[in-house]
Amino acid sequence: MSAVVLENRGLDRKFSDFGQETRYIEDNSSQNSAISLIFSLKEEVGALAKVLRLFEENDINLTHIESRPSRLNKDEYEFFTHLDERSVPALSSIIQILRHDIGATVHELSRDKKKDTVPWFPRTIQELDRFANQILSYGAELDADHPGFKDPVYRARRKYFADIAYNYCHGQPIPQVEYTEEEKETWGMVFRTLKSLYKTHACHEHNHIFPLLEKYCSFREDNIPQLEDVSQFLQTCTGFRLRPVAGLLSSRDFLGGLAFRVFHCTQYIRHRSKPMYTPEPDICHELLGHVPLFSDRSFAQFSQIYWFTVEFGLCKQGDSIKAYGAGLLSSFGELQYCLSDKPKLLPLELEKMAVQPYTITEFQPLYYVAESFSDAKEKVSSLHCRSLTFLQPHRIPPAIPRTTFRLWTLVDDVTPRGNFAATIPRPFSVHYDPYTQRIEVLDNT
Ligand code: NLE
Ligand code: FE
Repeated sequence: MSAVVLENRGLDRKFSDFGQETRYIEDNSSQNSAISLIFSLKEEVGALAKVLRLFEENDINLTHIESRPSRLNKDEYEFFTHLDERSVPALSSIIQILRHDIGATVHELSRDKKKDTVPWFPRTIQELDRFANQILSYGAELDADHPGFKDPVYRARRKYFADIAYNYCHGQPIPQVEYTEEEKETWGMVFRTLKSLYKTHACHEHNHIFPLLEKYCSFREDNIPQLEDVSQFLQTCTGFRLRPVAGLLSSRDFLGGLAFRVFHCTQYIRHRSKPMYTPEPDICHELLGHVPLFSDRSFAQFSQIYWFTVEFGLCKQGDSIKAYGAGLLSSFGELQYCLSDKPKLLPLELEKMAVQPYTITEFQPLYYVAESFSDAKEKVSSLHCRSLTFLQPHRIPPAIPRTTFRLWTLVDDVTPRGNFAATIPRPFSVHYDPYTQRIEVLDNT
């Protein structure tokens, strides 16, 4: 796979700070050629004209042409061409005619390769800075149905938090935030209610780590912890770190962060009018839902297959079922609902979970239950993925059902591949170098 320099997306300041070379996996989505063809012709008057006439007669549309003397045959010229999608049906017969009637040597470089080309993804931890301006929703702008939409004070705060995230670069300490009294009250209400539910509703692992966060990161009813302190704590426990984010990222970008053990973390808090449940992640969700389990060494290994485990996972413990998913552990509405008789429960099955569509705006109708917490961990870590990434030519709005995604993985090739990962085709291999925090891409083609 060739690497090409893509258009700069307005973040050159950040890139030049790190002296990164900005070369990316080729993104053909902006290129309208479906086929690349090289043919060589004997050098003589009218040779190319003959081929062009053939193209014209067969309605083949040429979008690019270059020529050079052939290196193999001194009296031949090579022509490198792109043909557009409309040319696909006639292509095979055209190649036949070129070879047999015209005597050309033909190499078809890529027919409809578009579906196999992979859009840009970060290869170094610094490149995560590029995600900052790719928020899908809930950045500084709120939708009309957001509970904070009509609250100018809340909106101004959201803008303040969004700006911190937009301006953040990898390696900087996360700016400290002075939370308002109102924000602290919302936190206090959520913290108090959830804490009273954890004993009965949360898994042992969550209950085990929670007191450590109270001790080392000032998790208290009257204090909203600072992300920088929590990030430092996580780095010492599991090597995960936080970086501030203005709102929802695409699954692809979010999982791209996890591949580097970077957890994109919101810093604002939900609107005080709806403390029980919010569809968008907020600091309650990140700190009370995610952080406790990201501090657990073996759980941190399995943060790749995301939605039905890390966000909404349930597991059996003793005779009962407990929650370990962060979306449950941060919503006192859904935490109670998920253990009621209303939702449907299914046994944990990775292949099904990976393609199961889901809602992001209301309680989940369906949860997958692991036989035990360690069963969930074993199943997912058997994938040996750095991150299960949904790589699509275009960024995916959350409303599109996940079943339409094509799955690719960033599998670390130093480890044996799990069966599931091996079933997902990719045109390249990757290797993660932990010393340089870089993903090396190895061409398979
Ligand atoms: N519903 C969760 C809560 O209210 O905390 C947030 C989920 C974010 C994916
Ligand atoms: Fe989450």
